[in-house]
Amino acid sequence: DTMESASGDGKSLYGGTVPLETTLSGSSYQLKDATRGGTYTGDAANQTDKCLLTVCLTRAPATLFTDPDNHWGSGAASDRSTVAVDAQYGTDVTWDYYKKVHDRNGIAGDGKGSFNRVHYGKDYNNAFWDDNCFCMTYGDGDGKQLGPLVSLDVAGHEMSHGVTSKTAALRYSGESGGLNEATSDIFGTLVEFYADNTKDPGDWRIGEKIVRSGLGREALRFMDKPSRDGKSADCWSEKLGDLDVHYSSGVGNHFAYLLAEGSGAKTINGVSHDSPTCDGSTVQGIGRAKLGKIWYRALTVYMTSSTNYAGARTATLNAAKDLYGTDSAEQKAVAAAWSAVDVG
Ligand code: ASN
Ligand code: ZN
Ligand code: CA
Repeated sequence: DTMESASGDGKSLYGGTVPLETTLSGSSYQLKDATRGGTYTGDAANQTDKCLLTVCLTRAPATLFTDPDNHWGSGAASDRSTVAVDAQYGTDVTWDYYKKVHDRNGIAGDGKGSFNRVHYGKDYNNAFWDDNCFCMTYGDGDGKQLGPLVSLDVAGHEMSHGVTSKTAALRYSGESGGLNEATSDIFGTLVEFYADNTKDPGDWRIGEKIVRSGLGREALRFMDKPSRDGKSADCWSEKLGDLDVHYSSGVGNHFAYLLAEGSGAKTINGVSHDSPTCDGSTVQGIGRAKLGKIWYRALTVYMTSSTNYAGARTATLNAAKDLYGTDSAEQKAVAAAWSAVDVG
């Protein structure tokens, strides 16, 4: 069979109708994108991996989605290919974000695409990146607390775990684990803004599209005021490293929000945000693009597996100095935003 790249589209669950670059193989199309490293999406058929740590006895399948006319999905979750559209689109936008904004060629930086599995397990309320398969896995959610986990911010979050793993390799426990999680929330959010999708516009909440009423809050996490989830830390303290990494990330998320948007109340894409500082100071934001530049350089040049919050302050100050100069307004803003979350 001859394989050629083809331009199609799909009706997604969360992002409306989106463009998809696919592969024509014989008379049918595959949900596989040769222009982005061969990234593809497959059906896990509601199976799960059976693993002990990283050694897996069996793995859920990733049966490649195919379509007869290159118009994918229906926009309804009852159609198995609908969430495949979201997953493939999320990978596309994440790939493009890293390529266009950071000149990074794929998650590993080697031009190689990853793959996605959707419909993993039954009522599975999670999504995860796995370095071993170099792949993304998405549950459908239980429908009570969460729906299918295929939103843009979750896709960007999970794939950014792959970027962290190939760069700073922040150890996934203690303060470095909180920084690892914050890195994924920061880039997941910047990916969501980059997509500029009117049905899923950028904000500083994580998972706002996937939550259902049973969860009892409007998002999984809130970067402007992390404690809104009832568990995350807004401010650094000696005990921070004892928290689960998804809660110690709050300090890094709060820093990122303050650096980009500044303190105080602000409406972004129709969503109210409000970020009080820990020390009562007022912080002026320098914008999302500069946050992304500074955090990416800090992650890829200065952070290591054992970097803690004090080390992240130094890493981002060094990155800001490289990018904007010593004593630049940007470097001063980085110092002010860290001080505002009690990383002094
Ligand atoms: N969704 C979770 C996360 O990205 C799953 C995991 O890998 N721990 O943190
Ligand atoms: Zn994560
Ligand atoms: Ca969001």
